[in-house]
Amino acid sequence: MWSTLSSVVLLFYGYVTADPARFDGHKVLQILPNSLQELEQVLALHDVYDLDMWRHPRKGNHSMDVYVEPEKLEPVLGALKDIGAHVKIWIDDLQKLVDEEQSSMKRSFHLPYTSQGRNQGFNHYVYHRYSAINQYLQDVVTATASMPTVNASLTTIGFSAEGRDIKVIKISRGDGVSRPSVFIDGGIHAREWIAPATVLYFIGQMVYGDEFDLSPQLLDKFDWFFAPLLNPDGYEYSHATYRLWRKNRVEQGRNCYGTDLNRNFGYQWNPAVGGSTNVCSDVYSGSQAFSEKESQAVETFIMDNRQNMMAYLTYHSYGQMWLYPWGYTSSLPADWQELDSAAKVGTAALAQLYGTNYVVGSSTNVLYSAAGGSDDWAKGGAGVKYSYTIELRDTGAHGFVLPTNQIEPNCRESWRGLAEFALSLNTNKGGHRG
Ligand code: 0X9
Ligand code: ZN
Repeated sequence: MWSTLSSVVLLFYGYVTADPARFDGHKVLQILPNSLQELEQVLALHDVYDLDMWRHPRKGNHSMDVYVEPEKLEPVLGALKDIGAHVKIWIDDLQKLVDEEQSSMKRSFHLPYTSQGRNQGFNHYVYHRYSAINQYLQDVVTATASMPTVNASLTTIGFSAEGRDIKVIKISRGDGVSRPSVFIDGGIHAREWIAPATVLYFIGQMVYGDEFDLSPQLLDKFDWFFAPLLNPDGYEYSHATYRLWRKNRVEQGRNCYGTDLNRNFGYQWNPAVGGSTNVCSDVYSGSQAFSEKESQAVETFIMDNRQNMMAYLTYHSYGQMWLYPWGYTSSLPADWQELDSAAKVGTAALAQLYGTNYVVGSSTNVLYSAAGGSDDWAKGGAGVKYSYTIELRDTGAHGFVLPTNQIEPNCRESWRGLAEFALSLNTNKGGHRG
């Protein structure tokens, strides 16, 4: 009773601290249409019931994951039966996954750090909060002060709508030589907790060394910029209040919040292509390109540092895909074959650890069209040749609520993929030289 009451209070006042939203009986359905015609009908249903598509179908009549609240379940299942599409209950009770996530985090918080991370008080077994992440970044900087061959420096590149810092850590040899650079970010989407966790792991491997002993070569070849948490407000909201939050937390009026930062970047920005002009939508594109402080911060930083920037990688979840531009159109960039083969080096290396399979292709051709993505802008707007969106684990069994015992294997394989990908790049070509 109290929890219902406090949720109501929260709805009206917004600022009252309440228990996190619950997802008892909320389900994720895996739907497989038998034909393109059935696919059309299922997609129409998605609009009628305003369903949250967790995983879009790949082009053709492939399966999709659709999140359904209990009150919509009966009509949605009935309609799907009429259409004739195959339906599996993929996640039966989302609250169970959220509860497991919470209790495993409580168990693991004080475990010693992983074999790879030697930094006190931080491990790669849990999803950390904003303040712990900032502390870790500061600790890394402090640690490198006494390392002769690695240097880390921390910059606040801007502030979120609610005033949190957006940080970039630069990791380099610190020998005064300027090398081609790679920019990596995570956490554009709040609920994709595995993305910031992965980028934080990369930082640790780069600074403290890695099991494959690839970090020395990586530091000899590139300067590295890591922005582990681009949407800190959304991330904190997804921890404290609503686990499935996607957007940032800018106030929109009409009692709605947030812009989808990955529809807000200014290259071929167009809400009609995979975004929305409705402020309440989960894919609201913003009032104009770069209307958001978080995307502006990335724009300014990359434009200031794009000279000789060779690669831009943005980590998301889920679906296990290594995607290159374009997301706004089905046509491909002129140099797509180079992007395609470099991505395949990454996915092949990644698969060596646990056999995890990633799909490679252009966003539109593998997934769906969506304009305003950071990947399209990095390539089309900033001229960074090797621009990718990487969708991490899994393929839907847990979706955004990836169990904490998968953090480490996900990060290990992703590191291997990133390292081999980066080492395969030819630094004599590409890189913006404006
Ligand atoms: O829709 C997105 O923003 C990304 N998928 S997610 O499930 N993480 O939300 C894919 C973005 C691919 N790139 C572009 N469409 N530009
Ligand atoms: Zn995402």
